[in-house]
Amino acid sequence: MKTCHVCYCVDEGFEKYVIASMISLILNSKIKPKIHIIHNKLTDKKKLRFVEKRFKTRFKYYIVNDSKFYGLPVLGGYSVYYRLLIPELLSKKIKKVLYLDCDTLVENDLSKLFSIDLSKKALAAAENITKLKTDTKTLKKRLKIPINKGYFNSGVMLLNLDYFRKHDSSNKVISFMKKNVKKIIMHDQDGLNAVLKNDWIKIPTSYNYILNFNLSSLKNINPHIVHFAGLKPQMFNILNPGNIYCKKYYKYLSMTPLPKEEIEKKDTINYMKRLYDAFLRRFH
Ligand SMILES: [Mn+2]
Repeated sequence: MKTCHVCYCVDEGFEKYVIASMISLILNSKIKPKIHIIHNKLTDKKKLRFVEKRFKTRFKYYIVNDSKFYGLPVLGGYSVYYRLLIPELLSKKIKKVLYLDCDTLVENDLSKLFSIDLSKKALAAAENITKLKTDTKTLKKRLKIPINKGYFNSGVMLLNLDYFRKHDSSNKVISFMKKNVKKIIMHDQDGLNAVLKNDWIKIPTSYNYILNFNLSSLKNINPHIVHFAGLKPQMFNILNPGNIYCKKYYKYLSMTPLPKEEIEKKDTINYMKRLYDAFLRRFH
């Protein structure tokens, strides 16, 4: 099996999602992943060590602080922007890395994905699928992306790190977002799409299968990577009881010594409470 670099960005509260994703990656990807983790001081690394111990592997950790991103819009934390730090944090020897959101599960072989030729392009990613076609049109208009260009989801990206380093792409994305704060809704994804509109390769949506919008058509396709964008597994499970990806999510978590209340029904109740608190904070 080929050794391939994979990077996650994790802040507090997202540890269990990333644990499930990493276990699915280790078990199903048919590559030998070398896992890099960008995190802040609040991330509970003890939980991530469960996976290292269980699968006899070592992750490489990079701690960052948020100050570079102050002023940019956030919903939860600044960790949505950490992926922009990958080119400068990872060793210059590493040329290609797969960035995965915490809320993904790898369900099929990724070896083909890693063999994509990225020369002269910044990244490979899948088109962002939303419920309404007009959403994408509005997005493009807002960001001045020509209508014939795509708009990718930044939750799964195969990155050409040399391209980013050579063109200073991350800093360009950050300054674009700072200059256009009012236009930014989808965080890093808006900035990346606006700055790199001519510099990305489209890959099939089976590499970033957004469950919330696609469940009905799922029967005919065997996704490589599924993505709980928006609704996290606990909530998705309420709306789609018995669906196989939530079952898999809990199956992966059950391979760890995470406390039972984090991986069973009580977890859903805690999730709802957190959602409700966030809602109250926003409107009061
Ligand atoms: Mn996501």
